[in-house]
Amino acid sequence: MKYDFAKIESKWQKKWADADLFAAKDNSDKPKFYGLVEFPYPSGAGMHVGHIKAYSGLEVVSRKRRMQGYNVLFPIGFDAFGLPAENYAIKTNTHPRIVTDQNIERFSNQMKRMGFSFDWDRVIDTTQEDYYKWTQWIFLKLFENGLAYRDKTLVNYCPSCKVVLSNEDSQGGKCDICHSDVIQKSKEVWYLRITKYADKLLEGLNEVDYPDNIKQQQQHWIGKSTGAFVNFKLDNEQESLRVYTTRPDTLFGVTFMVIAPEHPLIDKYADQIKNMDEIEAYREECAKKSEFERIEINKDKTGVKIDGLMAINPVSGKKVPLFIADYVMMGYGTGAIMAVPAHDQRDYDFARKFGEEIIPVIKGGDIDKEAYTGDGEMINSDFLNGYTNKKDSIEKMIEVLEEKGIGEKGVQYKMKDWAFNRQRYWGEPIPIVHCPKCGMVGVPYEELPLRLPKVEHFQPGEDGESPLAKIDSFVNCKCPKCGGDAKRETDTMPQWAGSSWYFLRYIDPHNTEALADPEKLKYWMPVDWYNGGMEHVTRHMIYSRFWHRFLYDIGVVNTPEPYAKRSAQGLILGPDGTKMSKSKGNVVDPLDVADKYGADTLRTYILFMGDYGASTPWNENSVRGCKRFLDRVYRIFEKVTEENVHSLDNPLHKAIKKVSDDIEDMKYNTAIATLMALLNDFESTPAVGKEQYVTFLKLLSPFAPHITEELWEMLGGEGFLSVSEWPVYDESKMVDETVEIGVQINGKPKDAVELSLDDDEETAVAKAVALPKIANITAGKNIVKVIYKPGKILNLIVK
Ligand code: ANZ
Ligand code: ZN
Repeated sequence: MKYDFAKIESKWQKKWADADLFAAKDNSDKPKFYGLVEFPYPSGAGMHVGHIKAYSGLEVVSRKRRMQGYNVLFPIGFDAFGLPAENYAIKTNTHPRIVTDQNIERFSNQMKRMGFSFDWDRVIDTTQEDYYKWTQWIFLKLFENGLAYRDKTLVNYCPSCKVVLSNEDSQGGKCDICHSDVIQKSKEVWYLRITKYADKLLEGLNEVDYPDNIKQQQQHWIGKSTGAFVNFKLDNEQESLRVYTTRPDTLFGVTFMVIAPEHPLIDKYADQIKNMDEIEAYREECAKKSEFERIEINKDKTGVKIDGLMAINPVSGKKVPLFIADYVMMGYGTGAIMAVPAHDQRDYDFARKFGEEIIPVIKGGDIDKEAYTGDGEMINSDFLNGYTNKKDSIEKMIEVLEEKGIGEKGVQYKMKDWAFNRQRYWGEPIPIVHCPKCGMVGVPYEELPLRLPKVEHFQPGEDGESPLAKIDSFVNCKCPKCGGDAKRETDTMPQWAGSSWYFLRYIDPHNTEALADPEKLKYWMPVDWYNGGMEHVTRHMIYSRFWHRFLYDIGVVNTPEPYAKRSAQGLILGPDGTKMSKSKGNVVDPLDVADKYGADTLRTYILFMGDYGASTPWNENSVRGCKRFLDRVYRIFEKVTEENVHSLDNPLHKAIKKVSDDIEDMKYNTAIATLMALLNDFESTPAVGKEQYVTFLKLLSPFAPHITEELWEMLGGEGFLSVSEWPVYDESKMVDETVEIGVQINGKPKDAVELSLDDDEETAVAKAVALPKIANITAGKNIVKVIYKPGKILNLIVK
């Protein structure tokens, strides 16, 4: 009897498809389970083994849930707008539509080849008009609610991709698409006011089940800080310089101030600043640096003293000098700081280098060596002297500032508004018209979708202009409000637009009246379990939580948070333990593995190879081990009898519990190991009861669904094993049966020991020699022979 995986796998994939077995029902009395995996970008390279791992986790949970009687929604789709397809189109002069369709087709076939139980009736593609119509609809809602706006500020710009990037897309100063260094450029672009949702995004974390590290990463990214704004009057001027500080308690320790090189104060007072040349030269140098370089804590401090402007400390009346320096960012707080070198290390380093005064206002530390950032008694601080608690001093200072009208309590966030645009072709057109009379006007809802026009050339302009700007028939239009001549917005939306709400569309993918039927949304949302990569925690996860929360606020969805639970898989590394990459030639093609060993083996191996959350290297030997495991599962069929085998009940029921629990905890590797051990038990008995074998097949079926369906059919099972009932363990069968047996030394009865029926010889001896009596007799002697008959006798021959 040979396990012909190729035949078995294509047979069952066809049967499942013909029966539409994994289609979610919208009308069902069953409890619902919505399992979501991050939908792929359909790249030209096809599926990667990493995709298989990413989907396999919830594939197993979804299959288990169906067997537990849930109505399961486990959908898949394609996040298909974006630069790679467009760059490929430019290179080969093929329309991105054609390239995208080819890639989607290839991906779909590959996923079907793995036997994933996706609901193929609900596939979505973010580049289809009936999908992006609703992406545009949401954008218009954001615009109407004042959450989409245009602004000219410094933006992150990738000179190689020729696009503006959001902060999330340029983490570490590198372009997320091509990894080139990002530069800062002044440009007017679209923003989404995500900062307005900062508190809601933080609060929402309290009601979801995310791992702690994911919550922390999001909290850190949002970066809420509380402190105060303080106004320092400029000496001999009417105007004040406003700063943001988290330590208003240290105000008496301010010995100078620093503004960002881009701060508008410079240009305003250019006439009276005496060293403008020096300042201009410094500003030019700073413009070349990435923000990432600038905020490096340990970097050598640089800056220029502003000659001709001073400020006045509002509580002490002391005059302090002003500097420009690149360690102060224009995009955070007010772009200006009060420097307290005694208690802030960056200010300390700067003061040392530029010879500025250092006045301690908190007792403690060694001010000759470094800034003191700890707690202590306040000194040199007038009305704060004697305070010992930081919180009290901050409160008191804010009270004084507010009383005198020179400052107030304030909150700041590290997260910035979302730069929401790309100057490229293959994205959703932003549905806005620029009218010389009416300003920015939304395209009327009934005109959506605003379609991407056909273009000849996809290349972006050298000036960073979208290729759409060159199509007059697209650009020139009438204003929807006044009917006058107007021009369309030509930027498109960024990569992350379509994925910010796709989980809602799966619920009702063909709806033409709404993004989804409210009743269906109510039934399916929130997503019960979402699995994906750690790289999306501070990007897609934040963006989509923001959009969803907004849709909740305007009454479109009925839960504030989209994902009740989130988990993340680890990477699959090459056999050499490094990240798989084409250049290193260590990429494993899942299709090759499936052809050679079968999809069931591949699926089992990927979940068996290690901890699901860890990064694990590929090991071909272990793949073969999994194949042998399935070969043996298949062969056991020949040993099946009608009668259950009593001795197998105990390990079987223990396995039901272990596998059931392990799947919930994503401990797939130990679940599979348990099934492997159970198979050993099956092999060590002369026969296996049919019911016992079926239970085993059910437990294995989420991992290896094809072989288990086949064996079930061979056993005469009806319908599909994939939708049969999940086994339930019987606690009473899990109790280890023990018996008391006599222990003999050299054939003479000496004592008795309590042993479990499945204790092996080694365990039996260990338990026996642990008895005090036996320990005494055997002390200093060697056990030369053991005679052990389980349940009957244990005889130790000692010398
Ligand atoms: C005086 C001071 C004294 C400060 C002290 C710190 C310690 P977080 O917690 O990250 O919000 N700061 C404010 N705006 C800045 C900018 N645009 N670029 C660089 N640094 C800026 O940090 C807020 C603190 O970072 C502020 O509090 C300010 O320095 C600095 F013992 O003010 B502090
Ligand atoms: Zn108009």
